[in-house]
Amino acid sequence: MRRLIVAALVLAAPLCAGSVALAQERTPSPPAAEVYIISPKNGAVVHNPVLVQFGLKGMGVAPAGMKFDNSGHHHLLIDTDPPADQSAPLPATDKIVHFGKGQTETTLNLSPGKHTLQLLLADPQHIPHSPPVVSKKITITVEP
Ligand SMILES: [Cu+2]
Repeated sequence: MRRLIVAALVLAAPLCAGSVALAQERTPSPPAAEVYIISPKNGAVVHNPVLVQFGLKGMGVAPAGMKFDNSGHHHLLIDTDPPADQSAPLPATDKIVHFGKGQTETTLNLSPGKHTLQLLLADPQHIPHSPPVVSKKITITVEP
């Protein structure tokens, strides 16, 4: 009987610790925070290289790893949605591009055709804020 109780405690402890840690790790965002794509405009027809400029209101840009209140760094989502689980650091892929030096623009070379772009701000640990600071998703057409 004693052994069973110990086993149950050992199993339960990491679950509790995990959920508490996750709740604490989400950095709060101020209510007026807004991230948006300055250019290109939604529906634009563009040619490579495509200059993408990031806008941010109500918060500041800080490099990854630097902890300041009400700040974060940009992530550009290319042809993808924000991850369903935003309690973990955003992965770095060819569709989720981190701007950990605090950059506020980039140039892309995209294949001809329609593409979607969306910005998602995240904290020094690359974890989206709570509530998430995410832009509208725009669609552009790249001409060859
Ligand atoms: Cu990041």
